[in-house]
Amino acid sequence: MTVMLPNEVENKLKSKSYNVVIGIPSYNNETTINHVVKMADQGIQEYFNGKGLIVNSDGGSKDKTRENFLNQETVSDKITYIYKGIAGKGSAMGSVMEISSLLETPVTVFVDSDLRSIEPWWIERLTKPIIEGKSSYVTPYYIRHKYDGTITNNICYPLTSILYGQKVRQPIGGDFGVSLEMVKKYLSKSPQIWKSDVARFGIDIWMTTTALCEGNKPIWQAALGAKIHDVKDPGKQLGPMFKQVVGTLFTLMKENEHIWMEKGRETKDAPIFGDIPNVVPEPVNVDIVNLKSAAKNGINEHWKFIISILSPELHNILENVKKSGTLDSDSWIKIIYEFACQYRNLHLQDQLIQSLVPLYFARVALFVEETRGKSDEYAEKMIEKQLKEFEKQKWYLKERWKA
Ligand SMILES: Nc1nc2c(ncn2[C@@H]2O[C@H](COP(=O)(O)OP(=O)(O)OP(=O)(O)O)[C@@H](O)[C@H]2O)c(=O)[nH]1
Ligand SMILES: [Mg+2]
Repeated sequence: MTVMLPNEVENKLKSKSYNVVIGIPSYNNETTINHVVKMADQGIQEYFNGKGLIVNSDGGSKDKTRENFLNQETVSDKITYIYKGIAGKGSAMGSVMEISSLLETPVTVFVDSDLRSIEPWWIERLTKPIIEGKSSYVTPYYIRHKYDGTITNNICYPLTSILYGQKVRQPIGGDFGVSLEMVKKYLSKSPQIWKSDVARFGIDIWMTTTALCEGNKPIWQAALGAKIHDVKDPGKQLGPMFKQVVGTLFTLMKENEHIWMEKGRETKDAPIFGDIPNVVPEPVNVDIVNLKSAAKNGINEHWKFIISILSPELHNILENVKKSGTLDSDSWIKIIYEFACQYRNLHLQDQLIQSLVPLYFARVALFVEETRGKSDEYAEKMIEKQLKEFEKQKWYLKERWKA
């Protein structure tokens, strides 16, 4: 019984066999999906002898996404459907995994439908380490503008890396290569998981963390060049995504505490597959005035709760954050660690995440101010520095977790 894949699709595909499944989740992506399908098709012809299936798992788009998908000429087989279950990117991807599992397809690729920089060779980079038996899960390694990927840079990348022992630069990049072994592992989990934020934007951090904690092989990273897609302004569009991603990350910390509490775990680099292309990403604009005022307003709104949660030594700092709308890296790390500990209390979860959003805005605001006029490389160095600090402060997390 499939949970997210419609029965008629299951019946239609039953006796088929493919070397690769390429899953494209979509929701209102009529202007960008054609290019993604075209590149996926070429990738299948070039690297999989034409034996691949392109799957569009749609969330009930109100535009012509599905028509465009079908009208795009391809040599490969393709199929589109609206998945079952709660609305979200995770349900869309889960249903694609149900296809791969059903057909025993050795490797599955996920690519977002808003990608404008995808090329056929991305399919090779995302799959070869799996086919060669080196890895069972491949994450994307892109060149991104310094203000793209703010949830990744300020929380997912540093925290996931230092907790689970591999530096994975884009743990929630969205474009992944996944082995059949991992697909089966994901689908073997309780079906309840598909009723949580994993069915929404929590899917990426859940898949990556599970691969880090339960995979038998190291994660590899595929060098893909620039990620050009429909970008979002952190202060205006990333609130719901932040809640789903970070909520899932905190939940996973509890589930995997036996792994990251272990003594002497080192953080190793995740190997990169392929040469890193020399490209310049499209700039992302951040409305800094709006970001700071969203930070200040949010902190004010949640002030009592924030103060009740955080340890007294942070109170003075927070008074300043409330006035300035900016937050430094060291305090941010302590805040994340304290919030992660409190998140084990089910009754506090909603409020914790709600009140962490404005603090994240404040952290991004200071990062933007400190890197304004500086190169992407400079910004990258700051992110690396912050990761090292997350690592250095890990003892603080462990102490508090035990207390
Ligand atoms: N089926 C389905 N797909 C979705 C849904 N929400 C997002 N997607 C798809 O998931 C992919 C990624 O979503 P985006 O909104 O581009 O998010 P993102 O690029 O990961 O996020 P940022 O990097 O923060 O901009 C796209 O292909 C979307 O169409 C949904 O509710 N249902
Ligand atoms: Mg996108």
